[in-house]
Amino acid sequence: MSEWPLDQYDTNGFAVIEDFFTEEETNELRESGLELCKNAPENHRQTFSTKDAASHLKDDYFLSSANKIHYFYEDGALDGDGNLLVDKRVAINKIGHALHVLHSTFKKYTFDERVKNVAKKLGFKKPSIPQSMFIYKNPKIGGEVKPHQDATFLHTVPISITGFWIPTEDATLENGCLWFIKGSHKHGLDRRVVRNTNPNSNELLVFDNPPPKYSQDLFTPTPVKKGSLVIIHGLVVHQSESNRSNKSRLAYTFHVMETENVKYSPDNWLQLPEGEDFPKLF
Ligand SMILES: O=C(O)CCC(=O)C(=O)O
Repeated sequence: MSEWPLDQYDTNGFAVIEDFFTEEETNELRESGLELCKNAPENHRQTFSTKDAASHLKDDYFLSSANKIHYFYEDGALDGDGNLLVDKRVAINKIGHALHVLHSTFKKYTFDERVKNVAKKLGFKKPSIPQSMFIYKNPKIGGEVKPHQDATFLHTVPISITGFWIPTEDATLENGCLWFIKGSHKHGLDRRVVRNTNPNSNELLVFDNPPPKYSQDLFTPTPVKKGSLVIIHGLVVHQSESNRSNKSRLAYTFHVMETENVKYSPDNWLQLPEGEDFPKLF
């Protein structure tokens, strides 16, 4: 594992630890992601796109996924009736959001001692894991992820959300690596998305502000080798481009949040049923 980059994290709002998982471990994560795809249900197909995070949601399949393994398709993979327009092996955008609870391999690596040590070094006291996802970014069809801060979607008071992002294949300029605005975690939260409580609207989620205009010149591409860990501050602005290459860019990711003296916002989109709690990391 490469040296601990805490200074880098404080300055830039993200940090890369290379060789975080071994080749064999990374391949196990990758194979688990590929295997999951084969179980995609035929009767409930819904797209996921960050172009328009609210309006693609037709029902609560997305909103009810906090304690389930739900499948979300690429924009362009389905026709209006949910029929596949592309090969089913490349149709999925992501699967989430309880892989860390319900799937033995993702659980094993999420609760790994190395993950706990990183969380301790970041200063977490009583962290929990609210969500996990396997993101496919498949060749030719993998969609862009618009510039965002993770705290827009997973809000706590004070802000504590931190992304752990592990590519299981090399993430390159061609296949859609992450891009960051270095230091942008210091400018505060630009906007939030919350569950819509307006009974006269059929939008399930609403943003409190329009998307900020971040100049593309500010973004630094961050290609990383498979098995690296990218630690993402909840306020750092980041994005990824669509994948127009011939190679996939599969990644496993989960989020860590503090629970000691920190409140998880009750209007966040991601909510567990009454009586259930996000699992503690330690
Ligand atoms: O995997 C990607 O391309 C984007 C991931 C991301 O932005 C996130 O998880 O916040």
